[in-house]
Amino acid sequence: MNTATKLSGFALGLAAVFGTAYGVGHLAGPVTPAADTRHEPAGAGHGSDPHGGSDSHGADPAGATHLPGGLLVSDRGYTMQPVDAPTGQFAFRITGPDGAAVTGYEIAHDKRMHLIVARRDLSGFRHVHPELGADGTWRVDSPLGGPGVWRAFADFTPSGGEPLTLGVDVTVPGQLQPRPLPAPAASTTVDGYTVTLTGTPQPGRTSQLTLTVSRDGKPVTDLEPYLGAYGHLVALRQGDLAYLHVHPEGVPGDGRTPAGPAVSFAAEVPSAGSYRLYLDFRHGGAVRTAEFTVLAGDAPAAPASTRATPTAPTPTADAGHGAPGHGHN
Ligand SMILES: [Cu+2]
Repeated sequence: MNTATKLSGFALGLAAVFGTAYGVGHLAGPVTPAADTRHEPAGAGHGSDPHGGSDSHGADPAGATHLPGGLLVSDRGYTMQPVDAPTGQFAFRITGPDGAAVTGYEIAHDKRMHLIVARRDLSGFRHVHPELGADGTWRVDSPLGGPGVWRAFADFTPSGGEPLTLGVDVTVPGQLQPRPLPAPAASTTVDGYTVTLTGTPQPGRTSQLTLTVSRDGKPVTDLEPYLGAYGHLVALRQGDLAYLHVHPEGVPGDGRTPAGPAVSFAAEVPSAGSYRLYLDFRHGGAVRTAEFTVLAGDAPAAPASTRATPTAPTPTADAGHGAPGHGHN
């Protein structure tokens, strides 16, 4: 085995760690310092990925600094830039390695751009799909639901390139009422649906997370495909909002994947700690989001109820988390 192969093998091992995170690129291949790649002409070498494919695009061939998605505003030559927009709208563009706004995108999960936002306290999650203008500006009715510091994630694949998730902070002025993270709970409700979570994510290995949807005590067995799946799961890490987008096992119409009540995901988190999970599912023509707090890694022996601080609201009672009314485009 030559050195390059060994490095690739190790890199693939790392890729497996993050392999369930949508938007994380592959890691094999020679590493070129990112500074050199910024001056390439547009579109150069997209297929062969001269950047080396490391999310951290550092000079460390072992990938020790490999990062989850969404932590960087600029990665592999692509940069997310919010731009001025009329009141009530949110607009941004992605500039490419040549500095110009990117106008060519691959369709991934039915859309060219997935915009996910959440406040830094993990409340206010929204997942929307902006419209691309001819000049490369993405516009959407603002998903930012009030004052606070928001993280906006652009989850996309440039034409001929690798999937990428960039993140940028956006401040909405006004009086913010900070909200504690709801305590871990195995079940939550949204719009009359009860969603139950089984499984616990473990850092460093794949864990099966199964979300089961019921309504009025009856299992929901006719979930509708949403963006090519019966569910989309986004996980945000408390503390830095590292972003994981996990797709379920099986696709609608493959003859073996039931339309509920259970949707299973193979998820792997980058570290121990608290995460907020957001499950988007579609039923009755509407998309809803069920939210959970989970503790990855060595969970305390005490039941969830005793871990809650006296003032911590439960997920089902907190209007800022998983409340009815936050919509999806
Ligand atoms: Cu989307």
